[in-house]
Amino acid sequence: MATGQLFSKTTQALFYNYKQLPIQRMLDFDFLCGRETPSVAGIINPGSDGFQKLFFGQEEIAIPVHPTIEAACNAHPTADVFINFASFRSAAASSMSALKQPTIRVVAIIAEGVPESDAKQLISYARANNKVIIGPATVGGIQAGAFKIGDTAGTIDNIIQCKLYRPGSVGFVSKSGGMSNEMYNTIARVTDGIYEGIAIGGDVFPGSTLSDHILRFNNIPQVKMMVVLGELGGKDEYSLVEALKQGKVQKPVVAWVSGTCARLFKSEVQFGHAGAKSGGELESAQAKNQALREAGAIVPTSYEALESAIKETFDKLAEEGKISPVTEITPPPIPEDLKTAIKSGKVRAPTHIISTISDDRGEEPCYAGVPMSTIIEQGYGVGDVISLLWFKRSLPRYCTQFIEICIMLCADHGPCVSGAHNSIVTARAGKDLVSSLVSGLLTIGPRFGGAIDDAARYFKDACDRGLTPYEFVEGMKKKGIRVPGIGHRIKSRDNRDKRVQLLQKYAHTHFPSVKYMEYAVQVETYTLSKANNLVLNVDGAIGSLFLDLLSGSGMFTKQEIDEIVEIGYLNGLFVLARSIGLIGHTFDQKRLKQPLYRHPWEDVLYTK
Ligand code: Q5B
Repeated sequence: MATGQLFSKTTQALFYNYKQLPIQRMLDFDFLCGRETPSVAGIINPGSDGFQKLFFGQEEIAIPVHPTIEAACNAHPTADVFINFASFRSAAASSMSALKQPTIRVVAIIAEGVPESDAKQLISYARANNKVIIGPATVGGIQAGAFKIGDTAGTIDNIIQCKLYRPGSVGFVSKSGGMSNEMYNTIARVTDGIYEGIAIGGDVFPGSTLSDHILRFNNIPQVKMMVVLGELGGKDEYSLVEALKQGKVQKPVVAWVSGTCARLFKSEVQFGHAGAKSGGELESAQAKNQALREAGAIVPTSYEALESAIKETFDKLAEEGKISPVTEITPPPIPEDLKTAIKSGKVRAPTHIISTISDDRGEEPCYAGVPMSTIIEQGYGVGDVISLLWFKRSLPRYCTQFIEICIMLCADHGPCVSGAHNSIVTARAGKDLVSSLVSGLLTIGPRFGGAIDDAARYFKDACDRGLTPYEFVEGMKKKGIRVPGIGHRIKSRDNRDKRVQLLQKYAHTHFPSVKYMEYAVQVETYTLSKANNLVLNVDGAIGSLFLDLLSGSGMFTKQEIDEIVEIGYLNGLFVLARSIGLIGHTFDQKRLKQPLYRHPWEDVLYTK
């Protein structure tokens, strides 16, 4: 393994798999340490690219996202640390790919459960190529005041409490990531703090060993003493024993191997880590502690005594003048995230959207307060759903059935009407479903299908004001307005629109009052005296009958009816219904593999 420093205040990493929280924690640590550049240069999110917005202090920054490890390394040749947050299933392959990149020097593998055979291959490749692996099954590591891997050292509060925002004099290495947090705290209490801390991970085959890091710390001038926290199981601690015996470590080493309690159990016990099991005597915590003690490490009699052993060692170095006092700094405050501040009740923020018709935050979506399970289990229909989402109330069955009849009657009117024609032409131009649908929908307006609202408005106004059909129609003529809901291109007195008749029949049977529809029929009688095709059309029938539904159902106040008519809800019925037909025409053309439509010259009058 390489000797000396692994990281510095300018080290940058590539982060594999987008995990917002650990990346943000790295950036918050950077800000705390006064780094000038973010420690994450790029993110690798397999298959996708772009940018991810994160905070660097108060400033929002965009970190590039790359689809492959190669692309990320090419884009960030100075980023030499690879932080691998892949799952245990893909951690080995992605780590090997990272190790093979010439720019990558250190690979941290966070996943727990990487197959041991894969771990061995990674280790042998890294050793042969002079690269460093931290992990698998690790939280990572930290160089105080310089660089931190992912979630190492936990929250910002903990980092501040452990003074990890500025370097101290202690090199620390442990197997356990969880215990490393505990030890950062202990070390901060009794020394000037951590210079560098590494958790090698609890697997049987760690990418780098306790002694690898101790030997490295030995070469870092700023590290004055080392603390090691081993654990029962495996023989890793013995390589440190050998190094100590061979005099390869000149700085004081305070060590403790945890797991002495294993002897209290009658059978072999597997502790939290894959490697932490009470195997043979040699792998016991007691044997390893004894071997370390004999090799020259300072080994206390219990974990409880570890803190004072560290303190005594540090105080002695300080007395000998081997440790210069650390310059204390006050780290800048990290701005609190809005979400956290709102949760804690410290701030309030205005919302940007108001919604009153549906809510998807609970266990199941609700339409106007009615849970989805009620809608399905109680046999609600499309008309009920429309009444909940458009009118925010459950309307009586005869009303919701009327809505459904409107939808069914207006779903299609053949391929020749403007909407269907447009959808057909668009589909034949090779466009997709949504484009073909909207090109048809865009023809809905005052002449085609979109006259329902205006019909309701004008019929209501005229009827409520008590105008005779003559006064109404002639008044409209004077203003140069065609009566909405009257007239049709193919329907006439002798070729009645069946849809209108069906709607009228339904209303006569079920509605308590058909006042507005009767007024519309009187208007039709007058317009038919002018021309045969000036019939009450489907828009006019729906418009007038909806007025009867609104006023006769007793479910709406006068103001609510005025608002519905004013806002213009009713064209929505035609839009919704006709979408069914337009989608059908689009599929039909595609199914029939129809070529590009070109209108024939003969059908165009070319004139000047
Ligand atoms: N005249 C629908 O007109 C149409 C008059 C009128 C007084 C009127 C026309 C109109 C109002 C809008 C309306 C919905 C453009 C129709 C629908 C869905 C559909 C479609 C489908 C489906 C037809 C001839 C003479 C002129 C005009 C006078 C016409 N309408 N007077 N009030 N409303 N209606 N739209 O046949 O003296 O000669 O100058 O705008 O309700 O879209 O199936 O196709 O399901 O898809 O082209 O059913 O009525 O008649 O324009 O040549 O006018 O009648 O002033 O008088 P036409 P024009 P004059 S349902």
